[in-house]
Amino acid sequence: MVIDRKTTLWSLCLLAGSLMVGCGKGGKATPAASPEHQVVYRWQFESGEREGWAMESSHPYMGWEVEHLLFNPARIGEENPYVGETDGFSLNYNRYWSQFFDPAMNPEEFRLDFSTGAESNWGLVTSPPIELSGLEDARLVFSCTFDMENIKGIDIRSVRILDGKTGFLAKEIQLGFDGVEDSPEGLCSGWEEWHSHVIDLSSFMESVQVEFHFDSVDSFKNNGKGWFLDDIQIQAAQQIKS
Ligand SMILES: [Ca+2]
Ligand SMILES: [Ca+2]
Ligand SMILES: [Ca+2]
Repeated sequence: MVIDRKTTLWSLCLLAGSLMVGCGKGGKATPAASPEHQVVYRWQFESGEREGWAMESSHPYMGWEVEHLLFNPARIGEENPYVGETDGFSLNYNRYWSQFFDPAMNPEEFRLDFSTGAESNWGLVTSPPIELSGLEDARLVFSCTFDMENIKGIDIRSVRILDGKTGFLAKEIQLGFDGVEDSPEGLCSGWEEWHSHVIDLSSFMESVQVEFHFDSVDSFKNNGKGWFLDDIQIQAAQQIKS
């Protein structure tokens, strides 16, 4: 991680988060840390910045970005399922803001989707390295909502855990309703409404990186609003004294 002012502020935020269960406005959808678990890292993206997360996508105007949903013109005048509980900025995969915002455009033409015409598209967003050594019973907790196909193998949404040192893919869980029964951690309890996932990280002893991967796989039915993430937390039962 490049050390700059923002990083320094974020480090302070992390420190504060570890002491007082996060900083900034909390998303209500993510369950509060249980009495047994404390928040060690937390990303709510309320700075409007990427906060150390790296983004990569297959298409020049489609991919992950930190976006404020209330400022999105595609949302004005519409009952907005994405602004209810985890409002403000979130991490989302769909058309880049700059590519659908044109002040001269009729507001009715604003589009929020992940369609690239005849092509498929994919995107990857990767956390900064997360140090887990000394943490007991670590887990990843995040809020999620989406508007896309929900069939195994199509419009794939998955969370990946990478070994922080080698980059080796150590765990991958597909999120959804159907076909994910073998990994209950991936079961989405809501569609177009914020819900939370809890991913066990207790087998990881050192550092990890968390990745969220989207792949439309094909060009069909990509007119949904995309995938939204917020309030991404690393929680631990306790910090082991060395
Ligand atoms: Ca947020
Ligand atoms: Ca966007
Ligand atoms: Ca699709």
